[in-house]
Amino acid sequence: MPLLLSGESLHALPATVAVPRYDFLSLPVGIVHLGIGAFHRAHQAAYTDDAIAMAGGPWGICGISLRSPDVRDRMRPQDCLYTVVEKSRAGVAYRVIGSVREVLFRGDDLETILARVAASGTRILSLTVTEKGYRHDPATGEPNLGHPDIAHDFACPDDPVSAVGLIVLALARRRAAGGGPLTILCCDNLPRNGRLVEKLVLAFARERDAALAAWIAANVTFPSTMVDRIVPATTANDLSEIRLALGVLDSAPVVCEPFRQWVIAGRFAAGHPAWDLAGAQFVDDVAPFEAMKLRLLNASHSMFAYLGFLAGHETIWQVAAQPDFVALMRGLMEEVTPTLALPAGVDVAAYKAALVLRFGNPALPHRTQQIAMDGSQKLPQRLLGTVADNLAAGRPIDHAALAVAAWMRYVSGSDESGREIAVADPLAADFARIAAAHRGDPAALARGFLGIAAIFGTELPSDPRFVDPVSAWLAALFADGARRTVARAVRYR
Ligand code: CS2
Repeated sequence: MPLLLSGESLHALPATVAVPRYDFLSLPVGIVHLGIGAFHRAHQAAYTDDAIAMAGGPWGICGISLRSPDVRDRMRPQDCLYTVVEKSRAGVAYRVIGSVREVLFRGDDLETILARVAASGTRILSLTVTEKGYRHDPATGEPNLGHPDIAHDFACPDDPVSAVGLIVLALARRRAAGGGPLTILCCDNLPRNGRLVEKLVLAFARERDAALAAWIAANVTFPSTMVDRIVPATTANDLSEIRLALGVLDSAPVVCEPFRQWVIAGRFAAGHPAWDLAGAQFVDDVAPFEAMKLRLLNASHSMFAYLGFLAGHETIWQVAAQPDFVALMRGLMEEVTPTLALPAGVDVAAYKAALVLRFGNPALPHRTQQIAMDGSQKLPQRLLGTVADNLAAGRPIDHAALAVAAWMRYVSGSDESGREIAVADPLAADFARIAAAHRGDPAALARGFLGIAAIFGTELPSDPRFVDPVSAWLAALFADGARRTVARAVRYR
């Protein structure tokens, strides 16, 4: 058996690996986090690790996995320590994080989870459950009452399966236990994410008990955040490379870019770690920062994912190595820029230039198919807001229309050689039905996809200024393929 990463083996690490300089083993839990995936471990947990190292505080994290015991089973034997590996052209940096103190799994540990949220030492309940984890209607942000998980949780509120159902049950316990005020901190890539979660939690709580809803309104706050760091899924190859570098086995490392950003707005009900010392920005309004990130970074990411995959590229950096694709990304970003209203001091030109370099990071293979997932939940905030704003102002939308058409081409379910694409999306069954009904007729296919109101709402699908270019690009993608369509799009700008 190889030596495992743990409190005891830290001394055996090479001197180049940074390790926590505080007494992590006796750190009390102050944050419960739902969704302890790679992104949380590389982002909020790293900021928290810095904040504790600089300013102390009882801010240990209890991470919760909602769907699988895997992360818990990997982290428990190693004192919940893990390595963040930052990779770029400039080199590799290793750092062990001490802020995560416990990992629980919803399937086995429900009572312990509820007790942790109820405890007065817990002051923040944060979450990264991905866009689809909120079970909301992506076009409107309203709760999706038709979703089977929501229907289940309304019927059986004491045995919730959804994240929001779990939060509401846990808040009921906290209220009963006198745990005091709490902050719920959404860290997913959704616009006005605090308000969204507040609306969902209150709708759910009202269903359960009006007095609970009133307690939440009076005692729980929901700041909004913009989070940013590129964190691809960890691979088996990463695990063996990291083991060689550390000389001990870490079964839960995360690999990411050096860049990170966290912008937070809103009131904390019971304090927060000194995240500002770690570089997080506390601002009055997060909306302009969210729009910048979602519409520039995430929109370009999605566009690269669909078109890049169709053109035969496995990873984003390979797409970013193609001059035509980079020109297309610049074109999309030009289209987006007039829709942004950024506060003085934000250098959007520098932000855009940095994005091209971040995507091109060859040390960080980020699979196009990973980003292509769950497009139904991503398109509205990444692309459709830009389209709506630009149409309203009479500005061009051609690049965004091509990105939407690329998504349609991808979710039609077969690649340019006719091989099946494994489309991962909560609406995948609807896509397959639409694709089968309109095979060979791009205009009808486009209309079919545009008819999904949960994605497109009702206005855009009836506006020919949007429908026509989307259909035309979709026809081009089927006729000429992604590579040639991109080449044409950038030549005739
Ligand atoms: C990506 C994001 O998977 C995706 O859809 O666009 O996860 C992206 O890497 C992060 O938002 C970067 O902060």
